[in-house]
Amino acid sequence: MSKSLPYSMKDVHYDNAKFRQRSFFKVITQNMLTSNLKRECVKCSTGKFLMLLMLCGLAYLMLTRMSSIHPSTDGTAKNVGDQKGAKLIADGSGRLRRLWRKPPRLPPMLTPDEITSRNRSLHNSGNLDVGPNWKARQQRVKEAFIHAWSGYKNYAMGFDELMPLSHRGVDGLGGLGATIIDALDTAMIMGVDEVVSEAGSWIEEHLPERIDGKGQVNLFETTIRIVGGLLSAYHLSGGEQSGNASQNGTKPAVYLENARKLADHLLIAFTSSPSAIPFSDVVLHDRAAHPAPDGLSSTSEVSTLQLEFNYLSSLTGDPKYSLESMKVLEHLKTLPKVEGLVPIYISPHSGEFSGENIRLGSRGDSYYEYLIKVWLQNQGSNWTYLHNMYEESIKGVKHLLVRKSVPNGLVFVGELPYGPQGSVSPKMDHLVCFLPGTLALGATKGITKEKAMRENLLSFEDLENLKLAEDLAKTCFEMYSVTSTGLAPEIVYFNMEGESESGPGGGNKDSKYVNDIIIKPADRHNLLRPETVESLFILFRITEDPKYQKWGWEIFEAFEKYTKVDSGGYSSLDDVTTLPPQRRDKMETFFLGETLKYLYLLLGDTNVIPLDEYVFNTEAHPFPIRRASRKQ
Ligand code: DMJ
Repeated sequence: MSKSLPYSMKDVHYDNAKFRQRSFFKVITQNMLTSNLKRECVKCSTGKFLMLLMLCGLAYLMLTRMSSIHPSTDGTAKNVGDQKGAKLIADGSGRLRRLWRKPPRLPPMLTPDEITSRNRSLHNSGNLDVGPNWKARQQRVKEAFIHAWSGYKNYAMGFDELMPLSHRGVDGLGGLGATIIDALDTAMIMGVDEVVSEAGSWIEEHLPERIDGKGQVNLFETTIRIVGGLLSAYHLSGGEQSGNASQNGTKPAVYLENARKLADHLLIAFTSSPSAIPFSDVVLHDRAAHPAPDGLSSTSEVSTLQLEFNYLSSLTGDPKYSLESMKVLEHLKTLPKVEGLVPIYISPHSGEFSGENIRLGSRGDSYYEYLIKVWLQNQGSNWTYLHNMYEESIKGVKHLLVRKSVPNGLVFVGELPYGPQGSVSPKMDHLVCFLPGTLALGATKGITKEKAMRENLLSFEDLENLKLAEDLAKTCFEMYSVTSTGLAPEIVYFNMEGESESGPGGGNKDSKYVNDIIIKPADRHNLLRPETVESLFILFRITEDPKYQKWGWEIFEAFEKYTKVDSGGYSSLDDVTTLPPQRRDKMETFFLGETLKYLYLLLGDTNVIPLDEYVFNTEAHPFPIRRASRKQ
């Protein structure tokens, strides 16, 4: 266990089923002691009388205490934690209760009229705790998606991204129509048929020619957004079902053919590199690849291609995509690390890491995410080294990077810009907010915490990681609520004991954390990023705690209020700390591909895309976990 874990382990103990049993044992011991005393007392008749008196007194005390344990006036538990706490106490005193079991006290029966009027007042109260209409809220997210698409379709169809204020399109990702492909599976999940049909037709008509004719694209961005989006569209449109029959519109095979064609172009980044580390850029029409201007690749970029290439190999039956991409992870396994943590740059020429900068934000983030996800995707394989690398890296995160803010103790993940010999920087990118979700997924492997505990599947470390996930999710949520707009900036700094950061806060004076979180002028923008709502979605699925839905809804409302553009689309912001916020004239593709998809899933039926059957790539495109390849 890491020495410097900055938060109390008491909460982890509280959640552990083993500790619950121990308190039950204590109760039994206490009962046995009471029985001994009883035997001594009955030896004399005065003793018998006293004994009777004592028993009556005890029974009275127990009954009055038990009724104070169940204070719920409306008959409902406020949350899972409360229910568990009540059960814990009730179990411990069960023996005494059996002395005199009264029928449970039920609330008085209401007439049908009273029931109707009570329900009406509950729903009109606006209080989230009494049952918001999640279906209606989910519908609002769907409407937001349709609004985002309408702006893109009207002003930027065929371009990578929409500029919603100047009503134009821009090709920031090489010109493969990235918004169309990133948005397609979201439209399928939401059941927005018109968008599915428009996107499908565009892909069929234009994408093949663009794949052959366009110029430079980034290997990572093109793989996660375009290859990933096409593969998930193939699956969700029924491509893997026998006969590959399509309903109306674009046939699933079109998505797979395009994914394969594009991947065939991208493979040159791997095969032309002198090491196992691919070059960062590919020139599509030349079928050539080259390194970034500084000669280096980002560590996260080269290690965030494998889910997509593995799935492509399994769909096409051609192993080359998986083989090339997995060479990267096999090579990374052999490199020296700092307690499982890696520098953010790597050289495709030497195959070695470059520099000492370690962080879980930009250029580092999805290295850690894919270690566990590629392992989850291939549980029947012998790639356990990935799980080992993941476990070691998370220990390293806890030991070297996790710290607590002052004065109010938000748990955050800092950076080591000068390696392990330098000091921790209290800087945290919004990008790091993917980590709570990944930690939770790594702990339970996608099933609910309740089920995992019932089946005794969680190690002490899993519970510790789940606790850290919940703490970090809170921090990520507070990065939103600390600002005037309710939207997080791109980067925050935390005040740490003895090292206070200078700079302004987020502008929301009502937030408890105004003194914990510093936002520097250059970091105040918001690009409609998904990481926090992604983690809220995963944590809700795993813990079943409704607070994650409430937080997600608050974030959605802030997006609606400050980023929605009347003429269509949503805009990034220049500054989340001032009102009204200055807009930035760009709608990133991941707003449709990730942010709105995760919000929609967070507010809806938990059986849709279950986390033990699907793994989401880093751009929120779900791929099925192959049952056949799983050990169990
Ligand atoms: C997305 O393209 C992916 O989630 C990636 O892993 C990180 N950055 C963006 C979203 O913020």
